[in-house]
Amino acid sequence: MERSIREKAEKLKKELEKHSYNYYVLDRPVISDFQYDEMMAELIRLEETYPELKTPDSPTQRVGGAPLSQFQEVRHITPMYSLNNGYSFEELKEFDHRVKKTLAEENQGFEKEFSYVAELKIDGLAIVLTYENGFFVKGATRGNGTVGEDVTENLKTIFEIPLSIPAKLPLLEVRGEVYMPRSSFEKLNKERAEKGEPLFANPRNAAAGSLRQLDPKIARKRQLKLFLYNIGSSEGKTFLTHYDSLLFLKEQGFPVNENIRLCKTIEEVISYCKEFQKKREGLPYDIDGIVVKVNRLKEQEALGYTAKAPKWAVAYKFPAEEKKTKLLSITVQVGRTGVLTPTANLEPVRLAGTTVMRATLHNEDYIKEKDIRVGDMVYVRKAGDIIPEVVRVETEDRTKDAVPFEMPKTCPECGFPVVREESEAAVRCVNEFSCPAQIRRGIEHFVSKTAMDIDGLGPKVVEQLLKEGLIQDIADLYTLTYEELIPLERMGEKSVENLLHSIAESKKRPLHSLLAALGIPLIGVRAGALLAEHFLTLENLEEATAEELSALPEIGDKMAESIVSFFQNERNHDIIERLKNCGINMTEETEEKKSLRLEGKTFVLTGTLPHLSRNEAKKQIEDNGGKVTSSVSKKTDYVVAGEDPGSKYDKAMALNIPILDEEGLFSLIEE
Ligand code: 0OX
Repeated sequence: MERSIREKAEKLKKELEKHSYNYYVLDRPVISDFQYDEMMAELIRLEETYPELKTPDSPTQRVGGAPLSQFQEVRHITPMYSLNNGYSFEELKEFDHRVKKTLAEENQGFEKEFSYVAELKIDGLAIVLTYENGFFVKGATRGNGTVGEDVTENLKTIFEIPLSIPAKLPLLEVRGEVYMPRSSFEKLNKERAEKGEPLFANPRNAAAGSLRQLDPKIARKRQLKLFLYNIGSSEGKTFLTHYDSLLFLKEQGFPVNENIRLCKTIEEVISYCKEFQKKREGLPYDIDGIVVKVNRLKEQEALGYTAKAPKWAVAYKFPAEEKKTKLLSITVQVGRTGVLTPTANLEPVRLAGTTVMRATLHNEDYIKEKDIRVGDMVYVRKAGDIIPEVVRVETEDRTKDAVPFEMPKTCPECGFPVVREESEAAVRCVNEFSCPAQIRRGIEHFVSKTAMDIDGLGPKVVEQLLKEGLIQDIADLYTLTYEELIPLERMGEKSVENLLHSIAESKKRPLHSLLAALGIPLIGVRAGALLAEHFLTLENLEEATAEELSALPEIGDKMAESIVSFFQNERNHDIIERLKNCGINMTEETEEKKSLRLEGKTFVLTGTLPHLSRNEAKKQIEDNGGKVTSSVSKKTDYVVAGEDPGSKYDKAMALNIPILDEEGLFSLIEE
C-alpha cells in the first residue's frame, strides 16, 4: 500500500473524530451532515480495499453493525456493587461515624489527610467498559451485579467512549453511568408522540430502553452520553486515591463529571449536597442524589464490602422533588370496587423528568385535612417517584374564589347514591352490577397482566367493546367473533386475529389467575394463589363454607365471608357458568415442582421484566419451590425488578435486600 493512502486514511480518521467531537460533545458542528457522511463513505471505501487500515479504533467501527438476536452474557471481573442509600444529613453523619470508627480500629491514621469525594449521582444505567492494551474490547450492563449483558456494539455508537486510549495497560475496567440528556429525551418523546408510539416515562427509562436495543443503529440515533466514576480493575497501574483515579480517567479522554469535589469533612459533603439540590434543576441531565466515597483506596479496602454494597460509600438520595402549580379542577373517578377517588387536574408542571397534569388527592378526608380547594396553588410530588400526589396547599396564595371540595352525593358515572362506611375513609358507589365505571374497571382488571393476561385488550379497546354493545361482562369476551370485531375503528385484520388468539390463550390460565381475575372483594393475587393451591378446582372452592375458609392460613373472617357471598350471588354464578361453558380452565395444575432451588426463599416482583410476564415470573419462582409475596419486608430474600420499578425497589435498597433482574432470577434457578 502506498504511503499516501495510509496517510489519507489517518487524516480522514482524525478529521472524522474531530467533527464528531464538535457535533456530539460541543454541540457545534462545523461541517454539514452531508460532508461528514461523504468523508465516512470515503474511509469505508479505503478500509474495504485495504483491510489493514480497519483498526479497532477507526470511526467506522462506531456506525453500528447488524442487529443482534439477543445479548450475550458477561461475567464481571469483580462484582458491580450497588450503593447503600441515606435519606437525611443525619444518616450521612452516621455514615461518617461508622467510617471513622472502623478506620480507628483498623489503625489507619485517618485523622491525617482524610477526605471524601462527593459526586453527583447520575440517574442512568450502570455500565462497565473493558480496555485491553489500550483498546476498547467490551462493554456490558450491570445486570445483577455479577452477570450483565454484552452491549458493546451499542456502546461503540456513543461518541464519548474512546475506542482507544493512550495508556496501553494490559487491562483496564472502568465503570460509569450511561444517561440520556434531558434535551434528547424531550426530542425523542416528541418524535414518538408524533408517530403514535408509547412515550418513555423519564430519561432513565429511555436510556435503558436505548442501550438494550438489539439494533445498534437505533441505539446510535438516541444520542446517549455517559460519565465514568470508578475503576473496577487495572493491571499495570495503581492509584493512591479515588480522586487520582478520576483524574487519570479524565487524562485518558473519558468523560468525567466536572462537579466532582474533594471534601475534608462530612460537613463539606453536606454543603455540597445542599448546593446541588438547588442546582439540580439547571443541570442538563437528571440526578437523583449525591454519592459520597472515602477517597483513599487503602481506607476503602480497610472498610470493605457488605454482600452488595461497599461500606466506604453511601448515596444521599434527594427528597422527592416538589413543584407548585394551580389546581384547576377535581375529577372524581370510580374504581373497580366502586371507590370514588378524587383526582386533581393541574396546570401542567415539569416534575422529576415528566410533565404532570393529574395527581391523586387520595380521599375526602385527605382533602379536608389539608384544606385543598379548587383554584389553590398546590405542591405536587411523585410518591415513590412514580405516581404524582398533591401534598399541600400554599395558603398564602389563596384567592377568595377558591372553592372547597364536596364529595358528590351520587356516583358521577351512574348517578346512584354513594355511601361511606363509618370505619372507612372511602366513599363508594354500591351499584355494583350496573355502574358502567365499575363494569369497565372490572373488565380491565380481568384482562390485566396479573389476572387473565389478555394482550391487546387495553382500557381503550375495553371501552370500545362496551360502547358498541359487544360485551356487557367478562364472559362475553369469550364469545366475540371476527365479524363483530373487524368493523371497529382502529381494528385491522391482524389486530383482530391477535386479539382473538390472546383471548383463546387466556382460557388455559390456571385457577389462581382466574381467582385473581374475578375481582372477589378482598381476594387478590396472593389469596387467589393460596385458595387455588388448597382447593385445586373452582368447584371445590364454591362448595367451601366460611368456617372451612377462615381456617386456612392467611384467610381472615372477612375474606371468607366475601368468598362465600360472591359465589352465592346469582349473577356471579351465571357468569361462572358461562365461563365454564366457554371452556375456561377452572383447575390448578398440580404438576410436580421442577426443582427446590428456591425453597424457603421469598421473592417480591416489581416493574416490567423484559421477557416474563408477572405471572410467568411468579410461576417460575413457585415451580422451583420459592414463594412470591406482594410487599417488601425484612423477610424478603430477593426483589426481582424490571423496568419502571415501584417503591418496592427503594424499600429493598433501604433494607439491603438483594435486587435481581430477570437474568439474575434465571441464574438463581439454573445455577
Ligand atoms: C452515579 C454513581 C454510581 C462505585 C462503587 C459502588 C458504586 N450514579 O453517578 N455509582 C458510583 O459508585 C459506584 N458512583 C456514582 N457517581
